[in-house]
Amino acid sequence: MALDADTFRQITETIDRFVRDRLIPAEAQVDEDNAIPPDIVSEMRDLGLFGLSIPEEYGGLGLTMVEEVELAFRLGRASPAFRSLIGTNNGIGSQGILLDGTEQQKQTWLPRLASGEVIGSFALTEPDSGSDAASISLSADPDGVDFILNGTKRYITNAPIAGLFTVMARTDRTIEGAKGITAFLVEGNTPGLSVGLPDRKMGQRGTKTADVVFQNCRVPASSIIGGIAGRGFSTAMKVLDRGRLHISAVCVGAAERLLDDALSFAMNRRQFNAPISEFQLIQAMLADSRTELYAGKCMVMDAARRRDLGEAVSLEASCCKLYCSEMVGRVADRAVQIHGGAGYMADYPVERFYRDVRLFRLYEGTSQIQQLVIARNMIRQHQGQN
Ligand code: COS
Repeated sequence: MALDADTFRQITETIDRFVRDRLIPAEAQVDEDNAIPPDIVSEMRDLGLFGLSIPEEYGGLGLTMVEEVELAFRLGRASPAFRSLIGTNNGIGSQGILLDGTEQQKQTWLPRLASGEVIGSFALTEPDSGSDAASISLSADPDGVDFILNGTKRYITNAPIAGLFTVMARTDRTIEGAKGITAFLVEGNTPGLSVGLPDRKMGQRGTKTADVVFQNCRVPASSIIGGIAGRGFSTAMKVLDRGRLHISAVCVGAAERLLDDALSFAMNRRQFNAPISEFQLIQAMLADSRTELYAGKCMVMDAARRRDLGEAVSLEASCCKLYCSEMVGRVADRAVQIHGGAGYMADYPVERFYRDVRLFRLYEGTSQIQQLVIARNMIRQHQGQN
């Protein structure tokens, strides 16, 4: 259920202030230290940011998808590192439990994820299984009432700080593909689970990804999400459908920030005796960016509204992820171009954002995977009509 308009307005105003007064001023420090300052983490907890999407009965704010994307637009204006910290608890690290978990699993984990006491992480990708997610090989072999996990997960967001992993593993090695996959909830301190050194990345400093290695890691059958083996792939796909909409909103927020920075630079920078914003070639870049940004925002709002109405939005979520992640890449490129030489210098945020936003076209499904999901859904819908 949507919040009343006044309450939601208060929340958006609080987030706007937090982004403007706390997050944006701390961006350079986060980049320098490759870490988010602990006082900001605790303010994020106090604001309820770890539980935006978790229902109120489990301690979260219980936002609708429309409300969540409205906040993601705002959070996207600051360095993506801040959003990444809360991203897994609101998205891929909690949604598997929420969508398919047992009541007991929900009660055990959701309140702790919503408060930020526990960081959730989603372990699907492996060294030899990225886009082809149904090909994962991490094994979960039955042993009495337990399962023994062996294998490696790769590029796992928030792994170094996670207290809970949603791990997709193959419980039936005789079945190739999606049907043999099961989703487990594995606590970070389980013997046999270890986390590698943080990855060194192109951008998004302050976010943490790493390998997660399972060596004879024993987990009880009760840790299977929903208690039924063989449903893990479908759980993972549903989680990603939702995550893709959230990421699209973050792309829109980042594009707004980049464009604001580019516009104010263009209005202040003088060449040929005039602010460069008066030159039509600069104006064309500003106008194209604004147009694409507006289109992306409208798409995200429409898909979020439909999801709240209960429609299946797998196709629309992929359209949004494809368009918005590519759009923010183009906006970032133009923002650097408008800044000229300054845009290549680390003194200006556009240099950092240019590298940061590159990831949006890769994770939670590359642009090519979104194209594939969109086309497959189109074909399926057409077959259903005929
Ligand atoms: N919701 C629910 N179930 C879904 C689903 C969805 N959105 N998409 C697929 N499924 C189900 C299918 O219905 C099918 O089940 P049935 O056989 O019972 O019908 C099963 O899952 C397998 O589906 P499909 O045959 O489409 O699987 P593919 O192996 O062809 O893979 C893609 C589909 C490529 C879309 C998938 O592997 C994918 O999304 N890859 C990208 C992974 C990714 O985003 N990784 C990022 C890292 S995680 S941050």
